[in-house]
Amino acid sequence: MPDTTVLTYGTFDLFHIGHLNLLQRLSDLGDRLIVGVSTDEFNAGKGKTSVVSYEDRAAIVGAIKGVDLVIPENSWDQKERDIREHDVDLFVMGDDWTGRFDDLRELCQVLYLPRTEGVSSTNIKQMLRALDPQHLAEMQEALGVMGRLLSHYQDLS
Ligand code: C2G
Repeated sequence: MPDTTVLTYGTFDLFHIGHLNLLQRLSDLGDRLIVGVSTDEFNAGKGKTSVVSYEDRAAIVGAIKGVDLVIPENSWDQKERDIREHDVDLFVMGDDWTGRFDDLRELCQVLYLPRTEGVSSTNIKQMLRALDPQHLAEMQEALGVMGRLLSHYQDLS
């Protein structure tokens, strides 16, 4: 039986369990797993800024058991070339991309897998932002106001 080569792409910023679950499932689907990691320049073009640099995101993904090769993702239209170049049998993305890459079915199988619910790099970034000093100061001030209000009502009662 010839080897099955699987290909996927992603930013993989603030690597989390959703990313890990996906890569482990992809590794089980084939014999060789290739992962295209979006470069910082490509992400800038998508209006996205990663917390973790491309070099570090690629190193983290490359260290995941089951990942055989990491390639840089520099453009939207490189997928066709990558599929031909690496003789890909199966192209897979999370289902937040459902239908977006059906045109690649001319070249290989295309699959969309259910995402892991409840975790995303965007959510983690929002939580981190809420912890920045300015937000903390605002929260403290709001709590201060609440505290004074409560003691005022206690005095009234
Ligand atoms: N993912 C998942 N579960 C989550 C979060 C992400 O299964 N809770 C999957 C996504 O569906 C995607 C992969 O993990 O298939 C990487 O997700 P992102 O890092 O958010 O990548 P994205 O910005 O979607 O980049 O050309 C395609 C792009 O590179 C995709």
